[in-house]
Parts: sequence; C-alpha cells; structure tokens
Amino acid sequence: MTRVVDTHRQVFGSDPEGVWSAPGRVNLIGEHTDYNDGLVLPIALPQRTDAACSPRADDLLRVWSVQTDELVEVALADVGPGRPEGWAAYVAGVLWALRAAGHEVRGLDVTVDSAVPVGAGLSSSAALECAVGAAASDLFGLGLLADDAGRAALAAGCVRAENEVAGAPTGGMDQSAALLCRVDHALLLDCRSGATEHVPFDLASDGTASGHGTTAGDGSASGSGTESGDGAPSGHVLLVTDTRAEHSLNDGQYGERRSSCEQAAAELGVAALRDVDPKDLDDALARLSDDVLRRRTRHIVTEIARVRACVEALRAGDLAGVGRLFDASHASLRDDYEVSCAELDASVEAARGAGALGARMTGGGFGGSSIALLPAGAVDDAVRATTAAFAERGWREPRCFVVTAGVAAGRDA
Ligand code: GAF
Repeated sequence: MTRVVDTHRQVFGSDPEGVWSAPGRVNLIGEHTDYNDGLVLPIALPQRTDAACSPRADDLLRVWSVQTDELVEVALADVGPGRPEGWAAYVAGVLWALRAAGHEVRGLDVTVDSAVPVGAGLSSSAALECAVGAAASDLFGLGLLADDAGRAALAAGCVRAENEVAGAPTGGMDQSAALLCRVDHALLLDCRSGATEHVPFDLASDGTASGHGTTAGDGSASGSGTESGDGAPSGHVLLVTDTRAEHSLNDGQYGERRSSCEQAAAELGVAALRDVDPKDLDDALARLSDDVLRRRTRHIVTEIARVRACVEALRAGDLAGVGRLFDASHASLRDDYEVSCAELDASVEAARGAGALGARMTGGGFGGSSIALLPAGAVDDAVRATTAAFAERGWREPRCFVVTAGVAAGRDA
C-alpha cells in the first residue's frame, strides 16, 4: 500500500484521497456454470489489487499502472466498446458502466498496483475493476459498498465493463467474489437469483486445516499449518499452483464454450442448462444434436450438482469428500468441457501424487492455475513434485502458494 501511495504522489503530484483494494479469487468448484445460471463457490484471495485515487473536477480519467509503468489518459465521453484498449479498459469501463446506470461519476486520477498475478486465472481483471468501482462508489457518494445489494449492483457494473468495454464475454462470478466474499468463508452464489450463502472455509479453525504463508516465485512453499505433537505440521491447506501457461478470456475459446451452452439450452427448450435436472440428464443428452453439445451439457449439469455436494461436504467437515469432488470436477473440465491443458493436468497429477485429497483446475482454464487440497505436511512434497514435473517437460517454473479465504473489496486508507 505504501508503494501505491508513493507512486501516486510521484505521478500525479499529490497524495491520493484514499486507497481501495479488491481481491483475486479462486473458485473452489462450479466452473463455467455462472453463465449457465448455475452455482459457484469462490473464495477471495489474500492477493489484492490496490487503487489509489483522487477525484477530478472534470471528466478526464488518468490511470497509472505500477506493473506496466504506463499512463493512460481518456475522456470519459470517449470510453465505449473497445475504447480504451488493454488493461485500462477494465478501469475506464467501470466508470462508463456506472454512468450508464445513471450514477453521477466524474474523472479520476488512479494509480493501480496489483499483487494478483495477471494471466494466472485468478481474476486480476475483476480485482482491478472492483478496486476502482469501490473507489468510485465512495468518492462520488454512490453508497454501493454499504450492503450486499449495492455490492451486487456494483459487481453487475464491473461485469458490463468487462463484457462491453474490454470485450471479454465472461460470466459474473469473479466480480461477485471480489465484492461479496467474506473472510474464512466461501461464497455460494446462485447466479440466477443472486442469492448468496457464506459457507465456512476456515481450514485452520476446525483442526482439520490451516493455510498460511505464501511462496515467492522460487517454488518454495511455507504453509505453516498447526503443529502436531511431533512438531510436524498437521491439518490441511489449499495450495494454488499458477502454471504460468497464460490464459486469455477474449481469444474466442471462452466465447465458444458459452455459445455451445446457449445452443444446447435452446435445443432442450430451457432458459439455461441449469434447468436440466441431473436425474433427467440422460434423456436430455439423447435429445441433443451432436456429441460436443452432449459433453458440454454433461459438464455443466454434473458440475452444478458437485457444487451442492461440495457445500454439504464442507459443512460436514468431510474433506475427503471435497477432494473427490475436486477430482471429478477436473476430469469433467478436461474431458467433457475441454478447457484444461497439459500444464494444468500435470500440476493436478503432481499434487495428487504428493498426497492431495483432490485437485482441479480453477477459473476459465486454457492455462492459469490449479488448486489442491493437501495435508499441511505434504505441501513441500507437492511443490517439489510439481516443480520437477514442469522442469522435466521444459516448462516455465510454476508458482505455488498456500491461500486462505480473504475479504472483499473495500477502502484501506
Ligand atoms: C472466468 C470467467 F471470468 C468467469 O465468469 C467464469 O466463467 C470462469 O472463468 C469459469 O468458471 O473466470
């Protein structure tokens, strides 16, 4: 946070009015279900994007990024689909969407600094949108952070920014996670009704798990866990592996999956694939016109059922059950939805080989990150095995880090 304030002062010549931040996310389970009106179960990451902001009296937006050392200036009247391009679209798009929703929003000077790795499938773009959206809400007196209804409305604006200005046809999970998640809880979000439940995910408190330290890019992990009598860490942790196989959500593949789901729903005469009851799945599959649509539909219907089962397993403290659901989700995403890749599969296999209860890709796929539910004492082995597997294949060294469920977007200073 000091860095974003210092940089803001250097770039814009005065202190920011405040600093806001929003988290990246990992989705525990429920992948590609958000745009099928389904269920998702993300947690907010400890890694956040900071936005130091000062309001302007005119309608100019000036944004500096610490990561790219670049200043982008745009008049709010010039923001629209495809304008500006690149990372600044996620910032400008949010102000554009708030204005489109009827809010009085003026220009801003913004400095952004992100600890959420870009291209890692951990929602760096939603973190950026939501940090700026939170700032705009406070600075222009919109009051959207005051309650969950306001936060959901802000999330919807951030989704518009991403879909319409940045041109990525994503669903709404990531922005909802960044704005609605609670510490030590996973967010069960019904993407049709908007209903939420906060499901305890404090692996440290129930004696079954503890996630703490993070790793640097050196591949070492410092999941501390609780200490058992013999000094070895006990409990379980959630390990994220950023495969560094870069993924993108606006290269056509993501949009293609979304269109297939819409086509399948149309052929079945339902509003969304969420409406297919798992017990009627075989019958629904038999009515679809081709095998690709059948496999996409099977993934969505079974994945939504896995979210429900995962929530039950978490509430019952059945981590072995959670692990089995992670494994089944990964297989479905790899074989039926076809959004995994060799690096994600290898990271999942390596974690399992090191004793994970279960592991799966998380996020949109085609690269990005995987998650593994591991006994705390197995973290170092999992990191070593993953790093070795990647080195053997000549891939870039993965980045592994243990995470806990963090807090939603808000004002920091
Ligand atoms: C990406 C998208 F942005 C989300 O909306 C969601 O569809 C996810 O991929 C897959 O579950 O993160």
